[in-house]
Amino acid sequence: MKEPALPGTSLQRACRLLVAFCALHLSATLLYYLAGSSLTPPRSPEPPPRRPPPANLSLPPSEQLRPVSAQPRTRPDSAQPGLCPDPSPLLVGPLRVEFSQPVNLEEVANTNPDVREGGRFAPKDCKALQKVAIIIPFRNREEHLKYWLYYMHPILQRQQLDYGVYVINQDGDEEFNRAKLLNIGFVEALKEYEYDCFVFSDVDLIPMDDRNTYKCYSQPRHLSVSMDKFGFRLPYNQYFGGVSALSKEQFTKINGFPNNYWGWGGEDDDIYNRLVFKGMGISRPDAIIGKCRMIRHSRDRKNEPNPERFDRIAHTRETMSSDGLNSLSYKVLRTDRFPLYTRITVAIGSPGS
Ligand code: UDH
Ligand code: NGS
Repeated sequence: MKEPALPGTSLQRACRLLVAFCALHLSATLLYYLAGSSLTPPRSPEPPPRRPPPANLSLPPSEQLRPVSAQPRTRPDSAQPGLCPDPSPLLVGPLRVEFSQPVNLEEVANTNPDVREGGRFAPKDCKALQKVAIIIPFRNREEHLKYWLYYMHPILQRQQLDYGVYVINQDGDEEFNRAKLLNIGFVEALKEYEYDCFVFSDVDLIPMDDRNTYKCYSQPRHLSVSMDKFGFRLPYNQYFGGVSALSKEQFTKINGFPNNYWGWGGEDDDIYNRLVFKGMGISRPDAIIGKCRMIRHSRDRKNEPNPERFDRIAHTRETMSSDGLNSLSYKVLRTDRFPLYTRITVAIGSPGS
C-alpha cells in the first residue's frame, strides 16, 4: 500500500524544485550576457553628436530660440567664407508660436549674442546669399514688436541671412500711412548698407515655419500666405498684405509703393496692381510652409478704413508713375539704434499735405 505523502516531504520536494529552477535561470541569464557582450561592438566613450531640434510643432520656444552662435567655427580666420548653402542646414521646420508670456527684450538680446547693435546680423562661417533689410511700419505697438523680435531674430539667423531690422515709426497722431512708411524704410536702409532685398513686414505677424525664408526671389514674394486669422488660407488670390519681399530691382521697377493711402486698407492691393502692370507675377510658399500667426488686437486709433481706397486701387495704372519713390517726401526726426533693431522716427505729413 502506498504511504500517504507527509506534509514535510512535499515541502522539501518543492524547495528542491525551486532551487533547481533558480539555478537554471541564473545560468541561462549568465550565458545570454556572455554571448551578448562578445557580439556587441564596444560602446563609444563619446556621447552621440547633438542633432538639431526636430521639425516638431511641440518644440518649446526655448529650444527654437537656441542661439546660433553655438555653431562651431571651422574656418581659419584668414580664409574667405564660401556662399551659405541653400536651404540653410540650420532650419528646423514647423515652430510653435504663441503670445501668452510677456517678453523681456534684455533677455532676448542675451540669447542672441551675435545680433549687433541696430538689429544687424551676418553669418560667421559662410557668405549670406542675400543682404536683406526688414522694414516694419510702426506706431504704438511696443508689445507686438517685442514678440516680433523674440521670434524673428532666431529664425532669421537660422536662415543665414545678412540682415538688418528697421522699424519705421510714424511720429504724431495723424492718420497712419503704412505704404509710405515702407517706402521710407527702403530709402533709409539703403543709406546704411547695400541691401539687395527688402522684406516688408507687419509687426504682428510671425511665421510658423522657418523654411519660409525671408529673402527675395525672381518674382516678388508674398510670405504671409496662410494666416491663422483667415483659417490658414489666402483671403483672395490677389492678396499681397502682411509680409512681402521685393528685390531692389523689383521695388524700383514699380516706383516703390503708393504714398497716398491714409488709414486702413487698399495699399497692398495697389502694390499688387503695380507688380502686375509691370509684368511681374507673385511667388509664394505653399500653404504649410507659409503658415503664420497674427497677434490679435483691436483697431488702432487713426487707422480707420480709408473711404478713398476703392477709387484709388481702380486707378493704379495711371497714378503709379507719379506716386511712389519719385514723389516721396518726409523728415527723419531721430534714429535710435537699439540692440535688436533700428528705430527711425519720421514726420510724414497728413492727408492732403
Ligand atoms: N501699424 C502700427 N500702428 C498702427 C497701425 C498700424 O504699427 O497704429 C502697423 C503694424 O505694423 C501693423 C501694420 O501697420 O501690423 C498693419 O496694420 P493694419 O491696421 O493695417 O492691419 P491689421 O491687420 O489690423 O494689423 C486691421 C484692423 C484690425 C481690426 C480688428 C478688429 N477685431
Ligand atoms: C482687403 C483690403 C486689403 C486688406 C485685406 C485683408 O479688403 O487692404 O482686405 O484685410 N483691401 C481693400 O479694402 C480694398 S485684413 O483682414 O487683414 O484686415 O489687406
